[in-house]
Amino acid sequence: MNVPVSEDFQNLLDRVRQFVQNTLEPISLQVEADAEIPETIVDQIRALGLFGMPVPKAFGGLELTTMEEIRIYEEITQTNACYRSRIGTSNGIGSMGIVYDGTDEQKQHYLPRIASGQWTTSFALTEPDAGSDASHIRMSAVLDGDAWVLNGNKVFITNADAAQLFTVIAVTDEEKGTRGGVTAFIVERGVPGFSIGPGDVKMGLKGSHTHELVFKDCRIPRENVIGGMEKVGQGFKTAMQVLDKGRLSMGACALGASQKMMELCIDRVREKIAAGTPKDQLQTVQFALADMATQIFAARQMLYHAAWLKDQGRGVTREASMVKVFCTEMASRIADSALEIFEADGCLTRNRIEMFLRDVRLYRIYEGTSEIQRIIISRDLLKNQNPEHRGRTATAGMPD
Ligand code: COS
Repeated sequence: MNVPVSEDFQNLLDRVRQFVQNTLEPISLQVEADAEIPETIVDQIRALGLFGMPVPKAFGGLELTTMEEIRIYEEITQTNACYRSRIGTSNGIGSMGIVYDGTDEQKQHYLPRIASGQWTTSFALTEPDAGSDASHIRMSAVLDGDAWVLNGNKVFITNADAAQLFTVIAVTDEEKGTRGGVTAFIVERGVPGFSIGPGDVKMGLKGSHTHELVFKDCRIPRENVIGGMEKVGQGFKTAMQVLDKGRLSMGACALGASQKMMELCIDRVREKIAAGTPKDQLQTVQFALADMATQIFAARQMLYHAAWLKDQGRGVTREASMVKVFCTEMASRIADSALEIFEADGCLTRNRIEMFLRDVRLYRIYEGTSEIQRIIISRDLLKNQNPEHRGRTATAGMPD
């Protein structure tokens, strides 16, 4: 699929590519060891405008299309995955609720701060007993005069340590559940009754931090419902729409990592050839490279197609889940093959394969596990009566 791009976007893509190669990649292993991205790097990310990719220009953002945004993610994930994660919540799940459903006042107040990177946002849905099954969240929000009172805990909240604004999903009517009983709120850092727990120590994405959030009789203004009081009860849909887009981004991240791993493997095999390794010893790795390239080609086509559909205003719930499951599972397969191609050297941190292997495994878990994606895909197939819809290939007007 040949995706036409504007001159402005091509310039941005080139600048991001150079930033990745010249600035992010050289310090990637140090960032991994320190489990921390230096603030000077975050400032450079701010200067590139990358905290406001989907935010409309009227609010200071870059107003990129979904297609453009995923191309940026594809570039930025060809190095340590934590860099993307640092901007990911502000460009996606943390702020898209406000972009999609926010009131004019909310947009005016929050989006310029988010787009400039002055404020980082986080998305708080997952709870200790409700991760994948988002319909079982327990955190409550009760209206008391002119304030909502929040009680409950959220876990694995990415960028909680850096965020000034949290999109928090809570139950406002237990009986109605996901159909009218869940609401999305804006919670600002520092509000009494809201605290952030210590950082999680985890297997991958070391430079990207997750924390528990604790709400104890936390009072927030009545108007902090995303979209205002008429949107009370609509938060599950907001969250699911936000995740639809997030899953395309996840696909792009898995694709970027896969591309980089394949390139590292090509360099490795070329070195072996140059060192005189007999050809028959290399056939297995040649086949592995061919499989990597084939999968990456397929993944890129499906991702771009789904992004294109979204940019046409089409619903992409099923396609986004397909992209997420295919791209993230592919990335794990490629990481495994890459480790085999590198043999024992693949276990050495300096060769980066082991870091990619740990990081891409996490892509199969967050923003909905592979199992959840399969549930969403199959439900949609079974629900949809229209046979044309079962294998939808809407291509009219699509780039060649
Ligand atoms: N966009 C818009 N609306 C959506 C939607 C979407 N993608 N998905 C569901 N909805 C709507 C439904 O249309 C339904 O409303 P109506 O009855 O008015 O049509 C309502 O939301 C409830 O939908 P559903 O019946 O599918 O809800 P369930 O409670 O059965 O949800 C799944 C189950 C698996 C779909 C949901 O819990 C899910 O996606 N979980 C994954 C959560 C996740 O990714 N967690 C990771 C952590 S967050 S980073």
